Amino acid sequence: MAEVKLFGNWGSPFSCRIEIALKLKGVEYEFIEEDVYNDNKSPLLLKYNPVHKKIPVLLHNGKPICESVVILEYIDETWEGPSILPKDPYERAMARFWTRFLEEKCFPAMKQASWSTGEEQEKAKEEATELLKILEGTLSGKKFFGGDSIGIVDIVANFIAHWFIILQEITGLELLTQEKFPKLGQWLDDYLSCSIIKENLPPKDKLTASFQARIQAATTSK
Ligand SMILES: N[C@@H](CCC(=O)N[C@@H](CS)C(=O)NCC(=O)O)C(=O)O
Repeated sequence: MAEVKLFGNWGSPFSCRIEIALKLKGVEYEFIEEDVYNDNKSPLLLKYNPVHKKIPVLLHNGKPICESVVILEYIDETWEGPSILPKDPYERAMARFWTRFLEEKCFPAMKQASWSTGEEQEKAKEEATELLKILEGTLSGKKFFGGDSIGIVDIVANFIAHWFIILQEITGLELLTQEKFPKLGQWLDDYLSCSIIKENLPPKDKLTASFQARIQAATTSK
């Protein structure tokens, strides 16, 4: 039995975070694809994540760890290799602060701006713009949110770099552009050109097709 298993889904930004962290650390793992989007979860996933019933779940020596940010910290503490969180306590606290900001503020607002319509969408777009301005400010003088190298905040911001940008292209939403957010634009280019990131993101055409199918399904069910 492999020592490390990851229950995930090819198109999930959350399970992609874990794959990037494992690759950064050079940890071998077995990927177990879960059909979560069709409500077809395996008994093993329900056993290992009975509280949230979501992917990703990391199984290490038979012990499950749930919630992507918790898993990222676990990976950092368990394996040698490039640090995912800074060592300095203050820098570590700041990394956790911005990670939480992305999770609790940016992700819901950007999701809402991408998938809602009308007045609800306008409100979400305004909120997302304000949040992106704050993120833009944190990049002053830094290549990555983590400084010179990729850290937890960059990995968590994955959903902006790939998923949100693809959704923007499909929907014509022009929230995050090079003109409006030059530092975020530069971060996107730098982040996406790292080989470990490039090689571990879901293929753009496959993700585009899956978003288009979801948009189509939402339109026909109206
Ligand atoms: N807060 C969780 C979010 C994970 C999550 O939303 N996973 C989705 C796939 S992207 C899922 O398993 N959804 C199944 C469901 O909601 O039933 C984390 O960071 O791990």
